Formats: sequence, C-alpha cells, structure tokens
Amino acid sequence: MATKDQNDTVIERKEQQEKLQPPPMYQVLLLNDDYTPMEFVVAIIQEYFNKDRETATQIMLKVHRDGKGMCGVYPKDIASTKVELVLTHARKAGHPLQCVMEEA
Ligand code: TYC
Repeated sequence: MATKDQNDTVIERKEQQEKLQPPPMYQVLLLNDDYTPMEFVVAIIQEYFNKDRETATQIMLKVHRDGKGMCGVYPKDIASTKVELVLTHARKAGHPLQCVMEEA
C-alpha cells in the first residue's frame, strides 16, 4: 500500500515490510533405518549439529523410536550443506542413513 508523508514522499509500506521478512528456515531431519549403527548416528549428530553426547543420544533414540527426528533449524543454504555432508559421510562409511530438510 502506498501512502504519503508530510513532504509528499511516497512510502511503499507493504513492499518495505515484505523486504524485511526473515528468510525461511529449514529443519534438518534424520530418518530411521534398520542398518546404520546407533553409535554412528550419535557421532554424526555431535559432529554436524554441534550437540553434546547426551543430547545427540536423545535425538538418535527419538529417530529410532518415531522414524524421524529433528537435528536443527537453519537457513536454506546451511541446511542443504549439512544434508550433503551427512549423506557423504554416511555413504563413505557404508551406511544407508537418510538425512532430509523441510521448511520449518
Ligand atoms: N535403527 C538403527 C538401529 O537399530 C539406529 C538408527 C537410529 C538408524 C537413527 C538411523 O537415523 C537413524 N541400528
């Protein structure tokens, strides 16, 4: 919506608000499988999501029980990089671990 101030300056309120919206954030999730060792998943969560061992273990057990679990929320490019790093590490180690991102 365009309005004018006392000096007849046009202020594009709506456009300004839209420009100031924060960037969309993305959850990075791990998915359960029957083969990846629990200890490997805990190490992945500690290394790539900066969690202490206890928190990483809780997240791993939630994934094991519920089928998926959230490791962190990040801007799109950071989330995407973490997914790639986790998948590359898991494949190099020969594990089928799946890691995905979805808009928060
Ligand atoms: N379900 C696996 C097992 O019993 C452990 C596991 C947990 C695998 C979390 C993947 O994202 C995962 N060894």
